Amino acid sequence: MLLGSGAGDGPAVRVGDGELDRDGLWSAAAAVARRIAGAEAVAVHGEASLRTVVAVVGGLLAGVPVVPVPSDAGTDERRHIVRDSGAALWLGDQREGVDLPAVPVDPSERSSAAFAEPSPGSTGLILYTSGTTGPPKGAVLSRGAMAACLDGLADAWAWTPDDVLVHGLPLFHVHGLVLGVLGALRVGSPLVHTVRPSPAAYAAAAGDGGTLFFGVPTVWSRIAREPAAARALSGARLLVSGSAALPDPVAEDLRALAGHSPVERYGMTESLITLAARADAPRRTGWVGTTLPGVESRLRGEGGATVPSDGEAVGELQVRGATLFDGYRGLAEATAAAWTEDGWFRTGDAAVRDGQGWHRIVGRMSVDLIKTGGYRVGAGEVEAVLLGHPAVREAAVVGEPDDDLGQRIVAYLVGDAVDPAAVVDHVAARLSVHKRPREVRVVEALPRNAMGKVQKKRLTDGGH
Ligand code: MLC
Ligand code: AMP
Repeated sequence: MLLGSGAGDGPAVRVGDGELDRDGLWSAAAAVARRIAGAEAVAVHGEASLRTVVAVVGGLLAGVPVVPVPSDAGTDERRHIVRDSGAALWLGDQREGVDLPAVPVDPSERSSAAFAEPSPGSTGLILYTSGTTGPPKGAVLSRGAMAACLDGLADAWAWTPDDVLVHGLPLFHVHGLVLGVLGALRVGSPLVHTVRPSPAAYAAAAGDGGTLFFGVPTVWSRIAREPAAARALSGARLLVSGSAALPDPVAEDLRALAGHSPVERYGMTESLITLAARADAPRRTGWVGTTLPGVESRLRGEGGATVPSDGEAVGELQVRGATLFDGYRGLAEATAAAWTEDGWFRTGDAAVRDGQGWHRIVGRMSVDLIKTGGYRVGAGEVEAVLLGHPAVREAAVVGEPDDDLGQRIVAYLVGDAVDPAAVVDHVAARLSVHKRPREVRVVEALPRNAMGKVQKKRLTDGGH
């Protein structure tokens, strides 16, 4: 069973002030499952709330694919996800851009309806994620892939029902939802979701018995900058960082203040988590560990050349195995392009591997995929929306280094009387708040090569 059994009166999930024990969660979710059984898919408003957890578990109980929609999505992005996913119902309050029947979700409702466990090959979630161009694509994730990933992580981190998991990550991505909610339910450890991943909330949860803490590097860096919060984590069993590169100084500050630094793990929406450092291994900041059981990795250079595992040579990381997705929904060509001819998934990340099978991620192959605060954002989708603003004639979006966010979205624009604040709001309202440029630079012209292609490297290198 993907989520384990529903029996038990110990606390299962707390989100902010709302709490359900296992019996309560299962029977509230069963009430949802009863209403949606047989639907092709359901879209769920992915706000950080107990309702979202009940809705997702309801979909999984019913065997109906769940499509979590970013809670900060603008109208265009929400409409795209809802339409593209084939969702027949909307779980949550009605929102602009959604023209589906809404199904109520009430954590206090109870139903004893029982459902047969769907097959491991059936779809559990469809998660939307950005490519370098175009609108987000729906990554189809089977229940079996999620189970394999979660069992591998439970083993790597010695994660047991005795743990209390704490995090405040969004409930519409792999990190916060698959690891952070389904993982806790599968392992049987209570989850405390802090709604926002603030240093104060993590410190308070540590005081309340939290043992296992998840965060993106931005969260760890904010905690490291608040010594009292960092010190409060000294009693935690394990801190885990992922979704983006953890900077060395952040790990060092945490080690000094909390007495330990996070283990790192690596993954993608498409592959779930494929690499993890084990809880009992010495910490190696910047190294994201070894393959999970059932996963294989390899490095390939230009033209598919083999790259040695010498801890130094860089190649594209390719993976295959039990945790991989089933493809992008409705996009056969994009799906085929994501795999090599001999069946390995191209991550698009540049990595090194050492003789012990440890991996270090050294960057991305494309400048057009930006990681900001742990969110993956395609430069192309932001540029397309910017070009829809009447004042903008040309646009180039890049990720620039940022101490807090890892990368900060910067938009270079050519146009007439561009009002930066209006342009930022234009993106936030259509795509999502986390995809908005943090900075707008109005320029006379974009640097282009002889073919007319924008040379983004010249922008990020300061050559504008
Ligand atoms: C600002 N706001 C605006 C706005 N500008 N709203 C509308 N229009 C504008 N122009 C508001 C926002 O709505 C929000 O309001 C507030 O400003 C802050 O927004 P923010 O700047 O985005 O928040 P911030 O504090 O910077 O968030 C940092 C963060 C967040 C770390 C909490 O980036 C985060 O949660 N990251 C996690 C991403 C993640 O989970 N990635 C995993 C992907 S899976 P209000 O009212 O809401 O406060 C994956 C696989 C793997 O990668 O390996 O794990
Ligand atoms: P997403 O699809 O949002 O899950 O983003 C996946 C991308 O996040 C990967 O392709 C990597 O670029 C990045 N990523 C995830 N985990 C790590 C990590 N531990 N270190 C560096 N980059 C990471």
